[in-house]
Amino acid sequence: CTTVCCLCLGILSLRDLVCMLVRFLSRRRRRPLFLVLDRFLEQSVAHPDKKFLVFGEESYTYSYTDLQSNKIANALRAQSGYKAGDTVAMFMGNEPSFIFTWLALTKLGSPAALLNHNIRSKSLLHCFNCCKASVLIAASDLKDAVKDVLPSLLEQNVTVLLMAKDSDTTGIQSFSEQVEEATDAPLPRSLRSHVTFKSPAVYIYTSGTTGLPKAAVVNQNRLLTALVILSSNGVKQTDIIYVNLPLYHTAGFLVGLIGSIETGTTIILKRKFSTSQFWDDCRKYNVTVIQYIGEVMRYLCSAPKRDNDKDHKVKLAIGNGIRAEIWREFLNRFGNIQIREFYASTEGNVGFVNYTGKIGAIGRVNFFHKKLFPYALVKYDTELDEPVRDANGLCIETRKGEPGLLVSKITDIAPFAGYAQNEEQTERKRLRNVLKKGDLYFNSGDLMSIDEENFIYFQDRVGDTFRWKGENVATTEVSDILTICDCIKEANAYGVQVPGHEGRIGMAAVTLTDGVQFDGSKIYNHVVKCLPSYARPRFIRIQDAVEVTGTFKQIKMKLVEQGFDPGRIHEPLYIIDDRVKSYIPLTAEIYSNIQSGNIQL
Ligand SMILES: *[C@@H]1O[C@H](CO)[C@@H](O)[C@H](O)[C@H]1NC(C)=O
Ligand SMILES: *[C@@H]1O[C@H](CO)[C@@H](O)[C@H](O)[C@H]1NC(C)=O
Ligand SMILES: CC(=O)N[C@H]1CO[C@H](CO)[C@@H](O)[C@@H]1O
Repeated sequence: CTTVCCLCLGILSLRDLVCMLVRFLSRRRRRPLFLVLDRFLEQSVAHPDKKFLVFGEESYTYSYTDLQSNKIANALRAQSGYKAGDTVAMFMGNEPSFIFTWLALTKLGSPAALLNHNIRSKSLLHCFNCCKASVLIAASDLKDAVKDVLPSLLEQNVTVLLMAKDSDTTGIQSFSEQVEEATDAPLPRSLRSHVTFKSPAVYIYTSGTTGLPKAAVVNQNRLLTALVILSSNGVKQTDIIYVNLPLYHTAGFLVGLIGSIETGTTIILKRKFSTSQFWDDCRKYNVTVIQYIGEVMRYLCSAPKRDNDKDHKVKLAIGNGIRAEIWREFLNRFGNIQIREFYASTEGNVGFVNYTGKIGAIGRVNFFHKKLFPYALVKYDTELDEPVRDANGLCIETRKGEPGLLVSKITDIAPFAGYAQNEEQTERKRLRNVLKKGDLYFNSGDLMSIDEENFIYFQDRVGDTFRWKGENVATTEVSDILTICDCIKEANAYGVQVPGHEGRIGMAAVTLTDGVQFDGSKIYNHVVKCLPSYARPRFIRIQDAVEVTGTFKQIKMKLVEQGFDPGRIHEPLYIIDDRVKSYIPLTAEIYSNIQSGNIQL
């Protein structure tokens, strides 16, 4: 493999790509089918006594994990309301049982719907119903949330199992005892003989900017491709990875868990991300690899500096969504850590992995990769929220340096499995007549740009951009720049409407660093230095806490609606004032002058 590729272009990433492909294709040819579960079983035979999971003071070896998942699978098989292959919904936080249960389901050939454990009532029922599960397995601490929706579940004859020693509620069975009493004998392979590469493996819920969450189908093939994410980035069996992102989501599940199954790495599992415990945990467990999403890096960089910031063994950070400014700040502060920014969405069919340590870039255009997974950046109209079309009704590719919507061709090797029970949303992600009449692409919903040297940069989620004075403003970029100010802990930027003006003007809701005062002139100087005038937030609203979703996505809709009216908002509001070079309190008088047009923005 090495020789072949060194002959090619002499690009390392290309060699890696080919190695990955050769491995992937040879696995794909194996019969019986080689699934992610088989990789786990190989690992547990190779090093049964190695720690697979560490959770607080508890630790579990590969072999324990294997046997415990057998017990769960055997206990489940004994349930009358369940047969192997049925879809099962899991409602659990990050804890070892999550992983044991998921492995049990794969042994039974059952797809697992990974419910977000923060959702409740209507939303919970909606997500449960999306995937037609016949069983719900819930963590004991989520009992009340299950009780809430129990009548509807029972009406549908759903078997409800609680991972607890006892249950005082009719209709909810305590499952722990059954698991303890079950045999740990391996499950016959015939139970999963119906599984093909196209079978759903897990359902992962993605929340858009509007509407209820959608269940993205992750099939067995996709799961198999996810195996290489960590190994292709140099993660080895001796590494220790810190998984603190939710396992019900792509980053935690596909990258952290599935990636570690390939490498045979030890996982330090954390119930949830904590800024204050992050580095102490890394030191305590000798963590060498961390995972991130953009927000995590932002939180880490805005935490108070400590003397031992560089005292740890972390050498690699892998994730997506980090901004160039935060990337630099992170390296300065926490030392020489390789950052591997990659791009892939839960349901999407193209990904950029590894490549270069170029600050800000998520990858680089690679001829070979582009041939295999054709993609393009096309002009996007952020006002109309759709791609720009030419006279022939086709999309227009952007020039170098110009942001465009990433679209990727739907093919046999880059399929789009769609959303469960939701043809309408599935269709919305399909884009037709893109470069040729009759072609079919996946609409990633992400704006990217490619520079002269072919480096690819993530710009924004489509919904995260607003227009002001004819310019696109990327809200995440504004937020990132604000949080570099000492006095600002978190920031959420968005655009608000002003009478008599086109588009939306910049505003930010921020929280202040504990014990630090709002310093209008410092923020002013920083913002003027870092942002073009159209992108500067005109208004700042101070909040006690920034509202976020389970994966730290900020909630903007409500803030946008509330605007900047001091009569309606009872939190401190400031307005930028270029004359005094500061942010000053926004009074009712200033507000009415803006409304009447006496003050032009
Ligand atoms: C639930 O089970 C009962 C008894 O087996 C059956 O009569 C009923 O139709 C089932 N309901 C649903 C929604 O499947
Ligand atoms: C971390 O590494 C140090 C030094 O190699 C070792 O003494 C310590 O036991 C390790 N800690 C854990 C939790 O493995
Ligand atoms: C692990 C690995 O193969 N990393 C490679 C990623 O890409 C860069 C640049 O192309 C290489 O230098 C790394 O070796």
